[in-house]
Amino acid sequence: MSDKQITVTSPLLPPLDEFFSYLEDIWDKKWLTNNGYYHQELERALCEYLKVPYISLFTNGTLPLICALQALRISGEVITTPYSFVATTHSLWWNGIKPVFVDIDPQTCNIDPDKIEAAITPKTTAIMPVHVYGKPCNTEKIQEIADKYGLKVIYDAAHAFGVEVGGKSIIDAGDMSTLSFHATKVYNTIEGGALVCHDEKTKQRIDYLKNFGFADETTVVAPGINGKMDEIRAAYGILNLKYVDRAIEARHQIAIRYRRELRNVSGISFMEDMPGVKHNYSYFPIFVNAEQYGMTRDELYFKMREANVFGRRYFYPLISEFSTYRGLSSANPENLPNAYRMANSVICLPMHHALSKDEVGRVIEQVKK
Ligand code: T4K
Repeated sequence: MSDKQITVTSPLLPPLDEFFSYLEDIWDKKWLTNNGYYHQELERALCEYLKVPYISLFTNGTLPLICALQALRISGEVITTPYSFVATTHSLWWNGIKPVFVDIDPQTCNIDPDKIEAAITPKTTAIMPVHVYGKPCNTEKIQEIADKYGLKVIYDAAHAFGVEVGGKSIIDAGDMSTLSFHATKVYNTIEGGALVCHDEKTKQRIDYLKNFGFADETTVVAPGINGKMDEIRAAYGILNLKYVDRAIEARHQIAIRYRRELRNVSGISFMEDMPGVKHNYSYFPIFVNAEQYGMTRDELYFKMREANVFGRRYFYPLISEFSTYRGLSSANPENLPNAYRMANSVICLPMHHALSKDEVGRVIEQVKK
């Protein structure tokens, strides 16, 4: 074992001295949570940065999924992807909703819109796609299907902070979108998340839901939960917003280098930028064709670890393989051939703003060897 450990990601941290002055102000104000000054300020700043009219902050990226389903009163069955972080499907389970898995498009690893209609039943009420790795789903096609069958669409946009298609924010698509601001994301508030909607009345309902359902001191309008973000993390988020563009550009440069140097490695493939899309370079997945590469995905994965290069196999295993879900008929591997193929061949290479040139070189060397 040699060299410093290179991890799949590293959090974007604001300068500590700048953060101290925010902390002093919070100490002075003695207002720590419950829709405080910095909470309101961050909601405003994010609306402007992300080009959307209404954002509700949350304490993580899972609760907005759970609350979106509550706010839209979704029940029965929801069509979703097995190729995601397990929180996507867990949010359905926590609402007593049956997930119905549909296969993915291997080009994007997102749900394949051409396979959605066949999964619709009289119990279907919504579609929950994920913009995996921040690559935008085909939102137009998904909306056409939703409109045809009267279904709601909730996008899990946990990876899609700042992603735009044709100058329009991707999180403006569908009925609602959710974001995660977890430490491992392009933009973080340590833990945190948000729910994006299109009108004031819906935002009001979401804000009730994340505060136990309280509409005022004595009125509870819904069985809400506690999903509120505190002032310290909101202030941290305001600061991090100043640095996120620079971080995304640093990631972009790393993606350019990975592509340039890995393009001719037989058996290794990766995704290209999509035309008209402003990407955030949140992940850099490569896919290993064992026959051509001469080594399986897992052999490469563990060989990299021996050299202290810690990629991650996001998203292996598929959600549909976990014990809670594998009994569902839609979890049958025959229903999900592309998802299995991608999950069994993926390694997300280290990708973050602070990777040095030498570290990127070490990652490339491991894949090329
Ligand atoms: N929907 C989707 C599509 C998601 O991907 C996620 C979360 C959610 C919903 C739910 O959002 P949250 O409720 O989490 O906000 C991580 C994250 O915990 C999770 O947020 C994320 N997706 C998922 C894809 O990845 P792990 O178990 O892989 O994280 P962990 O702790 O192994 O960290 C990975 C690497 O990051 C470490 O090896 C080193 C680095 N790291 C991590 C942390 C936490 C740091 O350098 N510093 C840190 O503080 O799940």
